[in-house]
Parts: sequence; C-alpha cells; structure tokens
Amino acid sequence: MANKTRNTSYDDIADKVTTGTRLSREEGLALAACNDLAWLGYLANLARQRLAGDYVYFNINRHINLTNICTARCKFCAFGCDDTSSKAYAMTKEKILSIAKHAAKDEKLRELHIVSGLHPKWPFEYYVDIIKTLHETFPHLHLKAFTGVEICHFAKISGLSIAKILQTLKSAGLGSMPGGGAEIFSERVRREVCPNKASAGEWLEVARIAHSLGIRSNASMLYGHIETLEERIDHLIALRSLQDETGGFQTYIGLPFHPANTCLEERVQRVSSWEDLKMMAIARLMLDNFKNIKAYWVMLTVSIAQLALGFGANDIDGTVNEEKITHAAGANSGQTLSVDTMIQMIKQTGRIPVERDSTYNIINIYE
Ligand code: V47
Repeated sequence: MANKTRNTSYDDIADKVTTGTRLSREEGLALAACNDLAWLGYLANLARQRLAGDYVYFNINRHINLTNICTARCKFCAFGCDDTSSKAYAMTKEKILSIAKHAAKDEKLRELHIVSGLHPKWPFEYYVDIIKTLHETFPHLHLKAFTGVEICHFAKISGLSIAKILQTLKSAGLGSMPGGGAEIFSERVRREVCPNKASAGEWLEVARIAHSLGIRSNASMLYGHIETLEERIDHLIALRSLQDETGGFQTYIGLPFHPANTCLEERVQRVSSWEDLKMMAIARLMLDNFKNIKAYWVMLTVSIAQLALGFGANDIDGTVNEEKITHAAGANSGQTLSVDTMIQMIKQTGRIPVERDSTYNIINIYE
C-alpha cells in the first residue's frame, strides 16, 4: 500500500511493523485514518505472530457484580443506579458466597472476576472481608477484583493511601485487577461522561502502584461514544508508556460502547463491526509492549471476537457466566460460552486453543 497522509507513508509503517519498530503517535493517527481493513489486519497479524505466536487463550471464570448501586453514574453506563431505583441491588456476604459456591461446583472454575458500582455506604472493610472470606473458602480460585476506579473509591472512603488499600487487599487474597474504569483518558471526555470518579491520572497511578506491589492488572479502552480518533490513539500511547515503565499490564481489552439505556442513547450508535476490527488491529500495532490483546466476546459478539483473532487478538476471555454491565446496555451476546464452543471457534481460525489461568500460565493446550 503506497499512500501518504501528511508526513506519514503507509509503506514506512509497514516497514516498521515488519521490523518490529515502534510506531509514533502520527503513525497511529495515520492508521486511524486508514480504511484498508485487510491491510490493517495483515499488519496486526504479523505483529501478533511475532509477539504472541499461535496460541489463543481462554479461561474458565465467573463474573460477580456485588452491587449496581453507584455514586459515579457515568453517562455511558446502564448498569449503575441510585439506591432508590427499583433495579438496585447490593449483595450480602452470604449471597456472594452462595454464588461462588454454586460456581465452584464446576471443578474447572479458576477465576472470580469481581467488579461493582461505587456503593455510597459500604465501608472498605466490607470489601476486604469479602476477598478474605472468598480466598479462605476457595483458595484454588484466583480473585481478579476491583478496577482502578474502585480502588480510588476505597481510598477516598477510608482515608487510606492507594498503596495501603492495595497491600491490604493483596494480603486478604486479591490476585490481580481487571482492566475496567480506564474508559478514555482524555480529560475533555471524562469531564462530560464520567466526572464523578477517578481521573485518568488516578487510574494510571493505581496501576503503577499495583504493579510496583506485584499485583498485575489489565487495561481497557471504551471506544465509540464521544471521543475522537486522536483521543483513542493518545489513550493507547498512555497505556504503552506506563507499560514501558512497569511491565505490569497483562492484556489490553478494547470495549465497544453499547448505547441502549444509557444517557448517550439518543446521540450515539453502536460502532460497526468494521470499526471494531480496525480498533483491534490498531491496538495490536500500537501496543508493542503488551503480549496479549483480548477480544472480549461479550461486548464484541462471538462472531466478531472470532474475526478479531485475524486482526491482532490472541485471547477471547472466558466462560463469564453471567454478565450484567453490557447486557444492561443492550448486548445480546449471551451470558456464557462453553469451553467446547471456545475451542471450536479458535480451531476454526487455524490457531491453537489454550486454556490459561488468570496470569497467563498455561493449563491445557488443545492441539
Ligand atoms: O469499566 C460500562 C465498560 C467496563 C458500558 O480485565 C461499558 O479481563 C460498553 O472492564 N458499553 C467493565 N462498555 C468491563 C471490563 C472487563 C470486562 C471483561 C474482562 C475484563 C478484564 C474487563 O465496561 C467498565 C466500562 O469501561 N462499560 N458501560 C457500555 N454501555
């Protein structure tokens, strides 16, 4: 592809990807301006092959959302609500344990993914108690819990430092942190869509401190609402810079915005699958220091997640069962995927399905 946008030649980008050379912000913007999807996919596939090989990861996990009562009330979120809402819920410890116990009947279950609203009344001690009890009751389960936004909330309500919060949770049994809450780092966008929670700087600082304490975390980007293409590229570059510093991010997850039942419903439509694949490829190309790029089937749909494996992704997340955040916003991707389905959808792409644990250790290779 011999074409030019301003000072950037697509041939130069292709040369850089082929030789494993880092792409600049301007080159990222050129990729965002490019609609040659097959070419983007070709390059992302080269990068994926070099950085991650032919394995495609999945895991056996269970999502638990402790409460949907949330003080942040982000404009893009259909899950959070006030405590007066008829759909409000807040789980007792008994309820949480009973969900975990039911899920753990599947002997292959390895991870609990725990993300919740910012509850106005629960003290930090409640979260510590939940992690401690889950860890003691199910020591074989990895607890991937609390986004950077929740960690900032705990610091605010307890008066403790971020480091102290993370150390306390780690001692209680926290294994790693999910990638949510990053949204888009642009302050312009955050002021408009999520002004009542951690800033971009705070989210990044939580990740930095977590990594320094040996807690690995994931990173996400919520795209397709009111952000610009430049703001997407800047978000990816901010993640890349922090990863240069700490190396503590395990995977990147691109989250396409689902507008139904949100405050943005009248203004924004779900982006096309074309754009999903383009964003997958661009993330793979820009995040040259992330080993893993996840195609989260719940948000993308199973078909697009499978296609994404040809556009830079090497992970399709897990069995999930059950998902509330995206489904509140209109997702119709189903609540769970069986291991057999995941193996089949990966094999159909000619790649090798690999069951992993939460920190990407290999459990089973399905040659
Ligand atoms: O932080 C909220 C996003 C995130 C909507 O780390 C929305 O392995 C789309 O981060 N449309 C939570 N997205 C999900 C998340 C996640 C999921 C799976 C795996 C991992 C991981 C992380 O969902 C939130 C927010 O960015 N979100 N509302 C919406 N309407």
